[in-house]
Order: sequence, then structure tokens, then C-alpha cells
Amino acid sequence: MLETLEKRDFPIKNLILLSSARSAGSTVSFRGKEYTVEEAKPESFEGVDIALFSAGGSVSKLLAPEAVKRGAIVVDNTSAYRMDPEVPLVVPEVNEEDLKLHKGIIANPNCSTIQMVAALEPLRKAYGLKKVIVSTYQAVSGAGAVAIDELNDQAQAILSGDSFEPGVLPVKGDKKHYQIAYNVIPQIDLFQENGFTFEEMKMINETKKIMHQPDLKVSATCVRLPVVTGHSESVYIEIDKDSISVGDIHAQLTAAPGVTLQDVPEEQIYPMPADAVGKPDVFVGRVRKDLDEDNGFHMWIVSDNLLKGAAWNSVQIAESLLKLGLVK
Ligand code: 2RA
Repeated sequence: MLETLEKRDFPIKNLILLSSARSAGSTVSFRGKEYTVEEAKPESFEGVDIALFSAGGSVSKLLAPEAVKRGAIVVDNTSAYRMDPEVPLVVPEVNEEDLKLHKGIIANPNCSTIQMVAALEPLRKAYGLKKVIVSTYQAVSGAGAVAIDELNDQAQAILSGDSFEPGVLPVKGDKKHYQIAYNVIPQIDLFQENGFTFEEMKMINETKKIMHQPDLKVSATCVRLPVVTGHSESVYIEIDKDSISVGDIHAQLTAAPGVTLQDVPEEQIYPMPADAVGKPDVFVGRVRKDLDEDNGFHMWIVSDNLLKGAAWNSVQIAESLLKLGLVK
């Protein structure tokens, strides 16, 4: 987030960096100046205009209301408030106007949801959307730095013929852990009673909320891959208009903000996570018309889960708040 604020030249008069008591006291440099990180307490938010939260749901539950009480607008990157009907869930390219309804807290959606809705909204606006079926190919960085370490350590152990004990993925704290190096795990977050995982339910529920379309049919299968950064998604959609061609879809995606079309199969041009890393855009390729369903299309959507999926979308929300005159 700090790198993104720096890159975007976000107007900051005064920066306060907050953490748990354990990490307090460390120093961080920002725009050539050293800052000492302080322990986050309710009083820390006195005089703060915008607070970017990304320290886990329980911290947000505890401290976001305290920040709001003191006049701050909170942009929360956890799942704590995403489905709260009082809290706008915002991807600026899709529903920036929802920011005007905020009551202090704004939620940043789940990473895999953000990139999908950013790519689908231009098609929904132009043609209407009836159904979405998505399978994800998600990078380990979505599960935090410990998961990146686990992938690297396991790969090294396997290549050296050493033994290892998985301890983080699929979900830190769940009953079992599985190898991620040279493997694929069809579980992201905990299983719910309906057989879907929480990550899958996030994609389903958040998509409907962001698009203001509760009747949209959405289904998801979320899978973890041994990739460090960059989530990929195979998405099937059914639109609400007849006789639309791949060329029409290309035209909508080319004109869409924050979306880059990379779709030239005859030249093997399509999005890949290794190319998306470090870039703010959502990349779309492999657009095909379904062979049986006239209104059905398949596509491949890739984005840097740490940028558009997290830091960049949060900073973009802060930029939108300024643009709309919502920061007092
Ligand atoms: C993941 N979507 O990739 C999650 C992070 N919010 O695990």
C-alpha cells in the first residue's frame, strides 16, 4: 500500500503507520523520510482523514469503529464488513458511486472477486449478465507471506531430496495441511455447510453485491496453485443479448477502464500471472463463444492479486473519495 501511495503521488500531509504492539517501534521509509511504526490504539486515529486497514478481520472489527468515531473514513481490506448492508463494497471501475452512501467504513472486496467484476462489468453494462461460472487458479501470496515461504521452502526441499511437513496451506489452523509445491489444492479458506469454501462464497456473494444484481447466477470453484503472485480465472458467462460476437466483447473490453485485452490466439498472446505482476490492470484473453450456448462466452482473467486485488484497489478507493469530495 505504501509503495502504491508513493507511486500514485497520493496527497498526504501527515502519515501515521500503525501496527500491533509486537511490530511497533520498527522503522519504515516513505518518500525518503523515516517513520517509526506506532502501536494501533483507538486514540491513534484522532485527526486522521483516511485510514487504510489491512491487519486481519479481528483488528478491523475492534479498531475501525474507533477510527470512524474520531472522524476517519476507513478503507478496510479484510472480509469483516464486506457483506454488511450498511457498508459499500467498492471496485471503483464498477460502483464508485456507492462511496457516496458510506457511513464511515468502506470495504475492499476479495482479490479474486475484484479482478472478475472489473472485467465483467463492461459486458454486464452493455449486454446484461445472467450467469457466471468461475474456476480460479490463485497464487499463494493471497494466503500471506507465510504461504510464500512455505511454497519456496517445499520446492527447495523437494529439489534437494529433503523431507518437509506442510503447515500452512490450504488454511492456516485447519485440521490438515497439504503440499503446495508441484501440486494444486482445491481448497481456499474453510468449507461451509453448503459444500462451497468461504473463498467461493465470497466470490458469489460479493459479485452480486458490487453489481447490485442479487438475481445474478454465480458459482465458483477456488483452487490454489504453486504461483507466488497473480491470480488467474477461467470464467464462463451468459449474457442477456442475442447475436453478440467475440469482436463485440473485445470492443467492450478494449474500451473498459482498468482492463487490458491480450487476446491474439494465432500469435499465442494471452494473459499470464508472470506478466501481470507489478501492474495495476486486469488482463483478459482467450475470449471464445460457447459452442452450444449462443449467449455463452468463455474467457481468461489475470491480475496481480496484491495490487488490483488489494493495495491498488484500496488506494484507488481513497483517490475516488478525494475526487468525489467525500473527504472533509
Ligand atoms: C486468497 N483471496 O487468495 C484470498 C486472499 N484474500 O487466499
